[in-house]
Amino acid sequence: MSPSETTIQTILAQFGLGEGMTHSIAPLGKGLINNTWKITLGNPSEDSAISSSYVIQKINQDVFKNPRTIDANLSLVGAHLKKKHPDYYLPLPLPATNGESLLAIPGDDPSDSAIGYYRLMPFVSGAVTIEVVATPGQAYEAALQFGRFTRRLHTLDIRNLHPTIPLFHDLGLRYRQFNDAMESGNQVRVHECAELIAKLIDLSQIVEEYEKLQQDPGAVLRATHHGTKISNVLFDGAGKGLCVIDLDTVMPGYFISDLGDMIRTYICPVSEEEADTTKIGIRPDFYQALIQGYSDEMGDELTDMEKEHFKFAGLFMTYMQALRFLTDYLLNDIYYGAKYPRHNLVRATNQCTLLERLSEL
Ligand code: GN1
Repeated sequence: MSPSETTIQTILAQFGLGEGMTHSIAPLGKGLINNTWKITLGNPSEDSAISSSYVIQKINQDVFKNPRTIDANLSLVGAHLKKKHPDYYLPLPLPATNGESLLAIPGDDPSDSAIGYYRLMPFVSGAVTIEVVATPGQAYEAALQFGRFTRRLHTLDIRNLHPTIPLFHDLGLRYRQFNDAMESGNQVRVHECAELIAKLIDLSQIVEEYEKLQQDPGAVLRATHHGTKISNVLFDGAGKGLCVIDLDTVMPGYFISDLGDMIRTYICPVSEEEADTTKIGIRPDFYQALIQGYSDEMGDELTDMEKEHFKFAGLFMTYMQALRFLTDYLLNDIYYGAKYPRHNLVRATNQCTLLERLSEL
């Protein structure tokens, strides 16, 4: 649901925008967590079609319990880039006239009196987003962008970055949550999913391998994005990567999160939403392309041990996503929501099938 007219006016006013202007607002992107809109402002007195567009985003506070940590991280990242890499572009939240880039706005509807956290970001005009990677070139470009992002931040002291979702990609935690959901979740669903549950339990050596990797001095914590699906890269009209977006989960992490999410989402010809598992397969040339793109930026940064874990990165992220979707199904879809009955079960089955295909890579 779009923000109310009062909320929109309150946001615009804090940026000195909107007075005497018309606006139109439309949902943007297919993210599962935050609500995002494109807002276009126009001047009714101008004959010509002069308009300017921005992105408004409302932070999902069920997921990001402390939105100020996101804001603090992005301010730090922005300041660091400005100093060290002024030519590197990231569409960060804009500062309002009082200098704040996170707006706390009380709900204006009696049924929604809680504070909502909003940001206004530049809308990159002419940029294109894609949902499913169509060519190895796109996989290369996107991986280059995510590699470049971490690379540009390699001199940032990551101890100053907050975990915006504590233990977000801790596979041990995700496995425990899956086990808890089997105990305390919807028992009809637990029964229904017995076969899938057994398959995922059978693959739990991936958790052990992750825990071993975590203990290894060769595994380095860096500023990583943690959501490297293709829709989080902007491309220009000629198919060149422009920049990465959706920066709320930027925090210290391992490279397997970023590389793994790319393997999970770029090398299959269909997305995690596909219900027909016969369409799930792997495209080795897309895998090679993304490894190349990431290595072109991160090759010198990665340790030997990390370079030996490229394939593991894909297994790790795909396994975690299968667990997360299935856990959510067992808990009645409280996190991801469901657009149709068994939606999260379809997604979990999709990811489990992809995991089986990836093991053959
Ligand atoms: C969520 O919001 P979105 O769609 O970019 C999720 C990711 C999952 C992804 C699966 C904060 O990302 O971790 O991989 O859905 N983000 C959060 O599509 O949980």
